[in-house]
Amino acid sequence: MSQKTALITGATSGIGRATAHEFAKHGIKLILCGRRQERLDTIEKALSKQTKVFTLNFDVSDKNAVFNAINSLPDEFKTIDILINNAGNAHGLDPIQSGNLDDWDKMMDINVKGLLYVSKAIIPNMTERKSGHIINIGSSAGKEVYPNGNVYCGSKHAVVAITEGMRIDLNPFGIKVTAINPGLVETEFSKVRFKGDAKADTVYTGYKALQADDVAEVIYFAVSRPAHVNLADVLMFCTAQASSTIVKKE
Ligand code: NDP
Ligand code: 8X3
Repeated sequence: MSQKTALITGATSGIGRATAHEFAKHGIKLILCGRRQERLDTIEKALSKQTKVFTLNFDVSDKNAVFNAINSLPDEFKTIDILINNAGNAHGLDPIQSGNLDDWDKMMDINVKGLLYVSKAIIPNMTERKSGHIINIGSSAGKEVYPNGNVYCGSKHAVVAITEGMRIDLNPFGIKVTAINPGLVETEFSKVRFKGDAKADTVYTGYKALQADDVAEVIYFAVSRPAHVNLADVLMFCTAQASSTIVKKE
C-alpha cells in the first residue's frame, strides 16, 4: 500500500492505541487523537521511529474543539485517507429505571455525536478527492441488546445504523465505509464503565477475551484490501463468547 494517512480517535488506550501500533508497522502516517496529553506524547515518541506522527488533543463530544483541531492540521497531514472512529466507552451498567442521566449524556455525546462531528469535519475532503475509508468501531452491543446495556447498546446500534447510512450516501464518491463490531475486548473499557470499581476486574477473568491487538489486526486487514473490496461489517468474538450474554468461563 502506498503511504496513506490515518486519523484515529481514542488512540491513547485499548483498540485505538493498538491500531496506531499496527498501522505504524505498515508505514501509515498517523494523526493520533485523545484527551490525555501525556499518553499522546508517549505514543508519538514510540511510533515516530516507524512513521510520521501528529497528535491532536480534543474531546470528540465538543463540536467546536473537533473542528478547530482538524482545521489546525499542518498541510502534510491535511489529506486523511483513513478515518478510524474509535473513541468511545460505556458509562455505567444499570437498569433503565435507575440509569444515570450524566452517563446517558456521555454515551450519546461521545459514542454517537462525537463520531458524527469527527466524520463531518473529515468527509468533505474525502468527497472532494472521491477517495477514502471510514471505519467505525461499533460493538456486538450494536447488534444485540443485553440486560442493563440499554443506552450503551442504543449508542452502538446507532453507530451501526449510521455506518450503513454513510455507506449508502458516500457510495457515489467511491468512499469505503466499514463497521468493526467486537465483543468483549480486554482494554480500559470496563474500568471506565465501572468508574474504578473492583467489578471491572472480573469482566475478563475465567476466559481469554479478545485483546486490543486482535481487533487492530482486523482493522488493518480491512484497510489493506484491494480498491474494489470493502469489508462492510465485521462481528468478532473471542472463542469463549457466543453472544452478548453467553461466555464460557473456566
Ligand atoms: P478504552 O477505554 O481502552 O479506550 C477508549 C479511548 O477513547 C481512549 O483512547 C480515550 O482517550 C478515548 N475517548 C473516550 N472518551 C473520549 C472523548 N470524549 N473524547 C476523545 N476521546 C475519548 O476502550 P476500548 O479501546 O475498548 O474502546 C474503543 C472503542 O471500542 C469504543 O468505541 C468502545 O465502545 C468500542 N468497543 C469496546 C469493546 C470492549 O469490550 N472493550 C467491545 C466493542 C466495542 P482519552 O481518555 O485520552 O480521551
Ligand atoms: C463492548 C462489549 O459486551 O461490554 O462494546 O458491550 S460489551
